[in-house]
Amino acid sequence: MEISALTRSVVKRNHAVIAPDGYINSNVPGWVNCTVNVIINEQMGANLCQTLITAAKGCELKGVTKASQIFFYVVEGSATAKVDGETKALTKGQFVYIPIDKEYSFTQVAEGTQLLTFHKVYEKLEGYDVPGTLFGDQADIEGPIYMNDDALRIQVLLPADLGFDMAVNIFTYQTGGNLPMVETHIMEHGLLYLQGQGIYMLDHEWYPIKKGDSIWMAPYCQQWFTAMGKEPAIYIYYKNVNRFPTVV
Ligand code: UGY
Ligand code: MN
Repeated sequence: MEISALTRSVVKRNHAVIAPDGYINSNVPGWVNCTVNVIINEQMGANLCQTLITAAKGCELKGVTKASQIFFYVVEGSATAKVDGETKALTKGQFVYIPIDKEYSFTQVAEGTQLLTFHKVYEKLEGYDVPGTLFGDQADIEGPIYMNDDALRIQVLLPADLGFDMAVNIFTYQTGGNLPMVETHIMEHGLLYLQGQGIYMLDHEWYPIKKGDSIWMAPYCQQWFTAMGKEPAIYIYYKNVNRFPTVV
């Protein structure tokens, strides 16, 4: 038996690696018959929230978005989502973006379904409309090569419209593929590994990462990744975008 004092999870000033072994359930009002793991939020120093919901029998999620928009992605399983009167059945790889001030529900959530959420307080941009509800499917989204490296593919799930202040992308690395440089940038990330494994460098520390792990990267947390193993490494990640970078 493995000693229970061991974990790959770390929580640091400008990054965190959260492996599922440390999950503790949170009760979220309106989300019933499920476990909710709040993986990233402002208590950590982040400007986003990331949760992972795992459905038990009879799971239902009901709520209203207020200051924060919410992006829901089906990691596994199926559910019926209703947002602002529009209803759609969602399965693995499908998603719904829910803007601010919308009523939503998820019903007929199959036992074992996993839903990933990204939440961000919406910053309105003068001259641009607040985005509408958007349902989508990863399978319908092209995956062009990233930075001229055909071992890397990126799928951009939300439209390139300045009304949006968040992006959600899926990054696929063939084995041996790696980020072509150490990224050093103002944008923040929340991320969930969907498949595979590799080594992430965060603020010059090195972490083995695999399917099911999550990462928080604060603004300017330096980052680099290389995929390892026998299957492509895939992660879905959040990024804040399209807003003026300073109040100075
Ligand atoms: O979009 C990004 O900044 C992305 N390339 N970062 C990352 O995968 N860590
Ligand atoms: Mn990045």
